[in-house]
Amino acid sequence: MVNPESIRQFRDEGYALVQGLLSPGEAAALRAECHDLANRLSRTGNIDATWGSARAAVQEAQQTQILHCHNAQFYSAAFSKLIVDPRFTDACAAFMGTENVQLHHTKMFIKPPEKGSPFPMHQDAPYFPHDRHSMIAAIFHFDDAPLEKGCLRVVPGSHKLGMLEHDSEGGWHLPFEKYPIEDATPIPAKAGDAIFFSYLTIHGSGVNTSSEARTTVLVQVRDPEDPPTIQTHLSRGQGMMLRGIDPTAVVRGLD
Ligand SMILES: O=C(O)CCC(=O)C(=O)O
Repeated sequence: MVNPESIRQFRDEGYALVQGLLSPGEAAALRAECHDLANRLSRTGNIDATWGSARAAVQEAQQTQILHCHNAQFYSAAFSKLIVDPRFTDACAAFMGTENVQLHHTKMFIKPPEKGSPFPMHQDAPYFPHDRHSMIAAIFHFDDAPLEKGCLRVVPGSHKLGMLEHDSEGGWHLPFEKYPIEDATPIPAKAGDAIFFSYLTIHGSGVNTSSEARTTVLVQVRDPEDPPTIQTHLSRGQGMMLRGIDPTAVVRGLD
């Protein structure tokens, strides 16, 4: 599924689009799971996760929303199955160049039609820095994400810049003037596709102005032998092995 050209692109440009990782039927079923989960959660509280910085950076973001659930695998077994699916974990191993793949966290996002919030350009690394920068993200697309839906955008090659200084107000983001969202390279995707990128790759996305929701799950994984440099962004399920073994395992007692 991951061809040598994708691996070259990941290594040289910091990202790769894997087409058809899931079948259209699987993507449609997972899309329904996401919308069902968002409906269940919305009955209990506000699940909008729009960054303060998004509202500051993008005029249209004043009234926007992005529906969100952290660690979606705790709410539906469909997501638990997804994150251990060998089509996904083998792709992670190929891009990371490791046998072992460990979960950091997952995030479900629904950008609602006509008002789906943007993400200002940023690297993920400042949120949870690791020693060897093995961390990558994969964004599973459960419906088509053309440009007008606020598809992911990246700055190709930016993973080679190391960890950049971010402004932490309203979510970590890079200076808006230096990294406008509209100048980054869009990666339109189809339902069933997954985009893989390094946690050092500068990325973000625009407003969903289309008449359909953009529905995704982002999975962040690392090599278990790459320790965090600070203990931060801990969450339920972190450390679960998705592929291979944890060679650093020690007796921890009941945890
Ligand atoms: O889903 C997107 O468009 C980007 C998400 C993102 O950048 C993040 O969660 O860090």
